[in-house]
Amino acid sequence: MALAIHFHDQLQQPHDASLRDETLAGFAASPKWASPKFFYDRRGSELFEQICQQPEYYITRTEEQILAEAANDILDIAGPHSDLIELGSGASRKVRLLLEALHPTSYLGIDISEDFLLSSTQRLAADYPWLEVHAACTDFSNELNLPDDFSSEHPLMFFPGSSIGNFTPGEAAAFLQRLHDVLPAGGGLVIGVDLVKDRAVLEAAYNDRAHVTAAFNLNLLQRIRNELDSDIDPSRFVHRAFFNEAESRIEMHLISPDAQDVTIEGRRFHFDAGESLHTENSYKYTLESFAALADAAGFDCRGQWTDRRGLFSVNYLER
Ligand code: AVI
Repeated sequence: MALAIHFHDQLQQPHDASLRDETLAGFAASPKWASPKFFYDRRGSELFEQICQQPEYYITRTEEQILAEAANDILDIAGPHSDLIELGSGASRKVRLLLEALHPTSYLGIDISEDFLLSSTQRLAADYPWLEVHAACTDFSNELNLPDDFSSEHPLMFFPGSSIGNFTPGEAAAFLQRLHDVLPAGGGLVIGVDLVKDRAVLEAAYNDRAHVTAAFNLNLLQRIRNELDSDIDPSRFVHRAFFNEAESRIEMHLISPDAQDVTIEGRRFHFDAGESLHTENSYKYTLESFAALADAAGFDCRGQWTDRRGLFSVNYLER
């Protein structure tokens, strides 16, 4: 039985024009790039869930562990909030730790992947009958509007998984600034941020032995083939991920080992042998560099929690 969730489709939907336009722009650029937000079709979202289970991908389990230990401390500082808003809600498992500690009146999950959003919010509605559950499918990286009938007098936002790291520092600052502008005074943001660490640990996390991250990266090409008019063949590309220490980021690329031409929406693009399509950056911060970024966006960084190995951080920012 489908459970009653409030689905807000009046917000701007992530539609095909942006996949088409951004793909054409990225393939025409030098060096070539593609936007990581298009990883998350149904298959990509499933692969991302599998990445989160890989032994090398410490991010998910470490953040869960920090939240399990610190949820009450975080909420002691944050105080009561009646509305919890999760950005990029995905499978919404980590948010359960906050929901159970905070017991808000309402929850709003926002995600770019509609199928995934609906199934995860329906599971929350089933498991927490006391909670008013809302879902909004939108690309919040450009603009964030909250649905009109979602009461958000005392909102707490939750942005887990270090998704902030997929923005450049400039984009991350602008994004935090937008959240700051949407939140009323006293509103807060719980945000997971991955930390700079040993290169081997970082690179293993993006080159898992089961090749799930490779499949996730290559699925971007399959999506272009499925949704646009294109002959691009994912089997003619290989996954590459490495830590760029000067930029403090993991870079993911798809390399064309051989020279080839691909056609997308009637336009032809040439790859030289060994040429790369840059698909993702995942920036890593220090506790200090992230607090400075939050401060520049007008937030007060009221608390930072890490695991014992200092792999990951959960930060509480107040408006
Ligand atoms: C969603 N985001 C924080 C992930 C990351 O680690 O940057 C996406 C990802 N890319 C490869 N593996 C996971």
